[in-house]
Amino acid sequence: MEPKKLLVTGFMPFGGEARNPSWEAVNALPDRIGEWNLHKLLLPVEFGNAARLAIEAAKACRADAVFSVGLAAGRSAVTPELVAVNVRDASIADNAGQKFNGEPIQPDGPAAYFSTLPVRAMTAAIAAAGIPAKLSYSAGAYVCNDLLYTLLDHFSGTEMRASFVHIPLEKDLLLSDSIRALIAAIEAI
Ligand code: PCA
Repeated sequence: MEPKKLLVTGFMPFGGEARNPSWEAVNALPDRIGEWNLHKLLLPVEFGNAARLAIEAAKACRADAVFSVGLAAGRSAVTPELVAVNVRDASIADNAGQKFNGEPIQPDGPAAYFSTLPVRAMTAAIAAAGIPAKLSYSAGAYVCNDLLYTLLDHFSGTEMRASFVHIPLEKDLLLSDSIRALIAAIEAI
């Protein structure tokens, strides 16, 4: 069977941290997982811009699906995100200095979108690999949610599917386990 193309994104460091394990984990993934050929992309932690660059790359590489990864400090499990909500709301500025206080991402858009990749199967596959996993019902209201909402909004009504997975800080989960979790999740798509 012709391999399918998966755009896999990770993020740059933000919030004054020197590293972001989301890109380190994505960058360490093999180029082929199951039936998927991976195309990797590092994204800036910027409202609007991250999603714009991901959409452009998905089109340019003719991706069949987008699998995005970000850091969720404070979580100790790998958490596939079920939904993205239409709001920008964060106590810290993004890496371009933008700050939002409850503004909608898309003034005319729906309140929320469900991920269009099988997040429940992904969560079960991560757990089956022996790594803490939990389905999450909120991707927050910062740049990760902005990315997932905008991808789902932009590709709504098309064949393109998208999902987002948050991974913990490296002090809470070994990077090697986050990498294994992402492989298990991609195998479950
Ligand atoms: N985590 C942030 C943005 C970039 C990242 O890795 C978030 O959860 O929104």
